Amino acid sequence: MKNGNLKLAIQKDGRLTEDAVSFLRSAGLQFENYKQKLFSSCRNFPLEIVYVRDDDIPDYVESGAVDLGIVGQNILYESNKRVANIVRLNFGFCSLSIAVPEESNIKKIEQLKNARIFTSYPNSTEKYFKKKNIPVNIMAVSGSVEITPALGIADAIVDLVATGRTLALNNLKVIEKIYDSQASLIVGKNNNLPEGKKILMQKLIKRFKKLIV
Ligand code: PRT
Ligand code: ZN
Repeated sequence: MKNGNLKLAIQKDGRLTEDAVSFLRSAGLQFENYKQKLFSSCRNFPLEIVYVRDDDIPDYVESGAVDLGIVGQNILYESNKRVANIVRLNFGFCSLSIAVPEESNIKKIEQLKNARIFTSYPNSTEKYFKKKNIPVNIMAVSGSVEITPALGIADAIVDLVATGRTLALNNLKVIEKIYDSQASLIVGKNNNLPEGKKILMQKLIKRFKKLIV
């Protein structure tokens, strides 16, 4: 990795990887196959593309370990990192939603008072219910949130929903949306970037913005 080059982090292997790679390629950036790599150097721009877990991207951008990142806004909202969300990229659409079992009598969030809510998004969930002034018991799990109502440990869940298929498969229904999300280009806020890098960054962002209609 070259020192003076910009660094951009994308998800290594997940739902956003393919679209992020296509997006970068459609911006004219040339780089080789990413599958087994931890990073790729662009052939026609002073840029390193770094492949990491999506959850780590806001942190790397905030700390300046990388200059830019492509990540779901959901990860950004959940992490509370000080980064600037500069371009929405029109892929990775989903929403963070509250769901209950299909046979449940719960129709409104007010009925969730003192309910047990399982989620992988405890910060977003807490913020939402605090704002609504509804006391709830939030339990954080790292995955397979949809199974917790069937296990009898959750009255409701808060999870990402795209097509709604996963909820339907697990006999769950959405009663409310907390926020919409899509992939987004982020940059650090208090970057003391050297002048050369600043110019490169502006050039790159301008190129990205042209692709978004
Ligand atoms: O390994 P790493 O930590 O990098 O990846 P990950 O497993 O944490 O994330 P990954 O690859 O699943 O998702 C990456 C990003 O894609 C998320 O942070 C979102 O910004 C975006 N995204 C878009 C989604 C979905 N759609 C989505 N449907 N992320 C997750 N889901 C899951 C959801 O959690 C649920 O289990 O898909 C299921 C629901 O999908 P539907 O279509 O059945 O509604
Ligand atoms: Zn993740």
